[in-house]
This record gives sequence, C-alpha cells and structure tokens, in this order.
Amino acid sequence: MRTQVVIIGGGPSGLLLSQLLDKNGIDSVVLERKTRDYVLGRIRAGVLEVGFVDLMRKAGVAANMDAHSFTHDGTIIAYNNEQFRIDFTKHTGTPVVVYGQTEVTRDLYEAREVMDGKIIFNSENVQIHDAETNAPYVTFDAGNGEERIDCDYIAGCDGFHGVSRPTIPDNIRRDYEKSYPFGWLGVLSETPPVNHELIYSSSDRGFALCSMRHENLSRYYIQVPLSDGVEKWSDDAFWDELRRRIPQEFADKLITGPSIEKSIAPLRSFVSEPMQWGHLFLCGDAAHIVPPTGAKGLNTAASDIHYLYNAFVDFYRNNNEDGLKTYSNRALARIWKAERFSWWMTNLLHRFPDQSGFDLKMQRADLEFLRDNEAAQRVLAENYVGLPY
Ligand code: RFL
Ligand code: PHB
Repeated sequence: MRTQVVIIGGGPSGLLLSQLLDKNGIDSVVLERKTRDYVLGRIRAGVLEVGFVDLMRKAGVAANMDAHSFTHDGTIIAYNNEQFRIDFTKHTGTPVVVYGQTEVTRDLYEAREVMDGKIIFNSENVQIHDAETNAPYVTFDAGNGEERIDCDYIAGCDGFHGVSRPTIPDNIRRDYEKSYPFGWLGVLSETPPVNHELIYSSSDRGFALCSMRHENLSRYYIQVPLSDGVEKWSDDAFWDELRRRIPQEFADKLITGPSIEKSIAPLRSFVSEPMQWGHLFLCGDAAHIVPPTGAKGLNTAASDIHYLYNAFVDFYRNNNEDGLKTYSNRALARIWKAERFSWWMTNLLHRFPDQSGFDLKMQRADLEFLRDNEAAQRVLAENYVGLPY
C-alpha cells in the first residue's frame, strides 16, 4: 500500500489532520490501535479556543458544533467563599466554545466516513521505519499479519503513550517534565450544570472545577491525592466534597445525580523537543502534555495540526518545504506559552502537600491581585481564549 501521509493515532489530532489534508487533496491513512467506540468512550476536554473552532470549520465538520455548543464569555474564579469573574469577551473580543472532545471526535469520524477516509482500527505493533530518509514506511498488524504502507511523511498523533515519540533517537530528543503531587477525580452526570459558566475554585480543601457538556450533562472535578483510587470515592462522597469546595451560593443549588463516568487523571507538564525528525512529525499529546487546569491540551493539539496541515499543503501544492522545515520551532514557540499558562493556573488554584504558610499567602495575594487588576485579568483572558497561531 502507498499513501502520501501515514497518520498514527485516530484521536482528535489524527482525525483532524486527515480531514484537513483530504479537503486539500492530500491522501492519508490513519492507523488506530483501538476501536472507534473505545476512542469515543474517553471523556476528556470540554473547552475549545476559537482557533480550534475555525479549524473544525475549515475541515467542514462544524454543523453539530454550531448547533449544540455553548459560547462562554467568561468564567468564575472562586476562593473559599469569595468569587470574581473574568470577562473574556470584554478583554479580548473573543469567547470560548464549550463542546466536548467526545463530540468533536464523533463529528470527525462521521466526516471521515462520508469522505471515505481510510482508518485502520485495531492496528497493533505499529512501527516506523526509515523516518530519517526520503522513503519512510510503516508496518502494522490489524489482524491479517504484517502489512506495510510506504509514504512521503508520517504524522505521529498517537498520544502520550504512542510509538512515534520513542522512535526519535535519545541523542536527538530532549524531554522536559514536571509532575504534580495530585490528580483530578472527574465525574460526568446527567444533571443541569450548577452555573451557566465554568467555576474554577481554589478552596482550603483543594481545587474544584464545575464544567458542563450541555443543558443536562455536567462535568465536575476535584483535586485528590495521587494515592486515591476511584473506588474510594462513592458518588455521595464526591458530591459532599465538591459542595465543600465551592462557594455556598453554588453548593446550595448544586443538583446531584448518579455518575455516568468517574475517573482519576494525573496532572503532568511535559514537552519533547524537537517535534520533527526527518520525515516524522509529532502532534498533540505525542509531543506535549499540560495539566488540564488551563483547558489547553486539545487546543495545543489543534495548533500543531494548523501548522502541519498548512505546511503539507504548501509542500504538495507549491513544492515549498519551508513550513515543514520550520514546523517544530513554530509549534514549540506556542506550546511553551500554553505550558506556562497551564502551570501557572495549576499553581494558582491547587493545594500542594508541602505548601508553607508563606506559599499560601503568595497564592492568596496572586488571587487578590487578579481579582482587583484589569491588566492581570486581561492576561488570563488572552491566554485562556488562546494565543494567536
Ligand atoms: P489522544 O486523544 O491521546 O489520541 C491518541 C490516539 O492514538 C492512539 N494510539 C495508537 N494508535 C496506533 N498505534 C499506537 N502505538 C498507538 N498509541 C496510541 C490512541 O488509541 C488514541 O486514539 O491524543 P491527541 O489526538 O493528541 O489529543 C489530545 C487530547 O486528547 C488531550 O490533549 C486533551 O484531552 C487534554 N484535555 C483537555 N484539553 C483541552 O484542550 N481542554 C480541556 O478542557 C481538557 N480537559 C483533558 C481535559 C484531558 C484530560 N485527561 C483525562 C487526560 C480533561 C482531562 C480529565
Ligand atoms: C472539562 O469540561 O472537561 C474541562 C473544562 C475546563 C478545564 C478542564 C476540563 O480546564
């Protein structure tokens, strides 16, 4: 088999790239290790930057998003019983869009199907060969023995645990990492959201976030120790703890119900440089991870896809390799800013096990400065709605 671009990973990054390439007449094959249902079963991101929304539009997959998403002009920041609001639209002219990663991925799968896009599910033992040459190829086994696809380029969109990043030799790759001493316990429930905008809450008992998917589907998170397992948290225990961590006004009107999904995610900051090696390009979680506090994971994946698909279009249409050559530097320049913002939001709002009295005072001063200072609010708003591509 031969194609122009082999895409490893059928998550949002890989699907968006294959859809955008197809729209521009560039042929690709997506190799996904799991099944479509498995990929759609993962409950992850909920907040999209306008840059992401624009890409969905360019990819021709905006119809459901336009019909069913919410536009949010701001967010509430709470600490203990106090709260203030950051107005994104006032400070930046731009809102964010609340639409789930599950829905984004489903819409992309449907669009790929309509366009007859080639996605090979259950692709085991994917291996990248000769990526540093002009004739790379990929081998895999999707149940019919080893198969081979020859290609011009390979896009590694296979997430944090994929094969693409480790293919880049150790003497070329440098990883930067920070892990945090806590995780997020997330619950999805078929209940109306407690507020029409998100609430990021820093309480003495730890961080909490109130988010949503639609009018009758809420997504809530609380910071928990890494040693906690999901089984430790009954639904009742979760709701009680959430109520204690958000301002009384919201605790009083929180509507609870059975959880339909409950999981714990560790928090990590991670960047691998460079994001290109020969004819292999890394995108999304394959190259970088942010803690979810700034809602940047999926959005940074989208900016990578923006740079890469434009570079491919320029190469195949105009025989111009500049975009491909500069991909890693351009993508990383934006990634590091999103890493900084996510790290800062995480430090601002969480309780750390070894926090001293001084550290707590600094956190409080940071929050009160943000509450009182328009320039600080604007900085948060600019980062939250997404820095320009
Ligand atoms: P994914 O989604 O991990 O998809 C990678 C795909 O590659 C497949 N794969 C392989 N396929 C073939 N061969 C192999 N060897 C393979 N290894 C892996 C996998 O099966 C999978 O289908 O990476 P991608 O596409 O780069 O997308 C990244 C996003 O999923 C991620 O950044 C976000 O979910 C992060 N994130 C958030 N991002 C936001 O922008 N806004 C948010 O509000 C937000 N909230 C979150 C989040 C992530 C969370 N968790 C659980 C990590 C909230 C949470 C709780
Ligand atoms: C979500 O709705 O899942 C969500 C929203 C905002 C975040 C992280 C997760 O910062």
